[in-house]
Amino acid sequence: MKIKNYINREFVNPISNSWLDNYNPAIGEVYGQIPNSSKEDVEKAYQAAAKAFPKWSNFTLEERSKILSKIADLILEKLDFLAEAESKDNGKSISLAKQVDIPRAASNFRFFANAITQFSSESHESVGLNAINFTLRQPIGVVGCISPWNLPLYLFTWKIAPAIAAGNCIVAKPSEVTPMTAHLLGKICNEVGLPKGVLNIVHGLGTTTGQAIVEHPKIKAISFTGGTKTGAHIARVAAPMFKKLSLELGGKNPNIIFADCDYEKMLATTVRSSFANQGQICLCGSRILVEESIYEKFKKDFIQKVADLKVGNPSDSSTDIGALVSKQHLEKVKSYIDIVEQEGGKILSGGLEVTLPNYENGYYFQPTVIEITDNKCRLNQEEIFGPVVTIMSFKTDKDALTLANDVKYGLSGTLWTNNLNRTMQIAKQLQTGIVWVNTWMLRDLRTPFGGAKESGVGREGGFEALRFFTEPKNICIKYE
Ligand code: TXE
Repeated sequence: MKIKNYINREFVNPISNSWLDNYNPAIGEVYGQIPNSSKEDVEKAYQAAAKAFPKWSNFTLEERSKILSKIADLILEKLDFLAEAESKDNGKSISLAKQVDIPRAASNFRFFANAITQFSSESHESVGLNAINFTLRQPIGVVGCISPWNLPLYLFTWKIAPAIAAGNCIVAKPSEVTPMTAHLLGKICNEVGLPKGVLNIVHGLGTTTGQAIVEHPKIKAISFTGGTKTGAHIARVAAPMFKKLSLELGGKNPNIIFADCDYEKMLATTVRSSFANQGQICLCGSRILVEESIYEKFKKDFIQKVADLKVGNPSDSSTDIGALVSKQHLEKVKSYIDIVEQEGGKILSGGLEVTLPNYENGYYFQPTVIEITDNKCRLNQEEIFGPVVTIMSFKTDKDALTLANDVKYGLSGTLWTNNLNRTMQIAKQLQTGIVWVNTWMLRDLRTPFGGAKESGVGREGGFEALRFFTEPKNICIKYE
């Protein structure tokens, strides 16, 4: 199976005719090829987008909204097919792809189809000066969207839907590790009649294709989700060109558990927030902090629940933990297991690669719980991004807060307590962009989404995304 670039509504070979292998992580084998696109391919995509922009930006909001809704409809119609493709490409369990990834991709389009019809801007009357100011919010032009491999279609569409809703045209690149559903989205866009050049998808490596998008002088905004190191690099490249940047980066999120919480609910959710998608979600609560008085009980109960998780072939609907996304990523996760002892940790459960009968070359790893005592250890400071969590105890609210904030990341935090005062005090002082209280990953697409500290810059979601993808212009009219 050869995936091609999607430019001007056509599926085209890369100009250099150079290709990359695409792996199925469940079996560790190549199952397709994708373009190894060069700067010239990005330029071709840019030209198509620039040509489409004057017309697309003048489509009425109703017209744009209708097309976005149709894309949402078609994604839902093809839910099973897309979920199977996502699961095969990424290694995630088919049930997760069906319940979360693909429905959310449809919701992204549905949400922004509606949001754009409600989006408005401000006006300011300059009282006594006979002048009225109003803010015009115009689309930027051609924008770049670069997405990662962990939630492929979900995060790709989270950028594309608001960008085109706001009237921009796009040069987009999905992760080279998980290109399949982006490719299928191109087909869906053709089916619903998205005009040519509005969305262009170039496949290839981050360091070449992605870099060419970021370096392109006429692509004036970049929306990126991925690793913190890559985000910092993109910021360095884009800054001298004064590009608008939205960076959603890594996390090392605290899950703070107090003795006064609803214990059973907390336990079940904590299993999910630790290991959903093999722990490969930037929002996973990878640092579990537990109040001392329930620490031993939690430890025992949690390990027991984790032992029930089934590591299996992603296409089996009873699988809880599928394959990690790539051999390289599996090696990264294993490298953290290698340093557990030296970092003063103790493996309480898991810690081993899994060899599944008939899938011996797949990238499977046990859900792993590590007990630690020092928050400064690398296991608690660095983003592992796999099925690995640490647990440690704390004594007071202040201790919990200090531990929670003592990392360079600041994406999200989860808090389990039934004490309102404590909730407010801690939620206010957590240095994160998102705080969940007595729940995890409950998403309302109207809310600002993103991180503080080294977890990123800017916010996605709701009107924040529409603001990002538009340039505000103040128009001041003086009258007599
Ligand atoms: O991400 P990269 P990687 C974290 C996680 C993971 C680490 C590295 O800790 O282990 O990042 O993952 C494109 N110019 N997250 O290496 O490289 C790349 O092709 C432009 C957290 O896979 O950041 C892909 O499309 N683009 C995260 C995208 O950037 C470049 C999700 C992300 O890849 C580029 C994924 C460049 N120079 C990983 N280099 C989250 N926040 O959810 C790479 N890319």
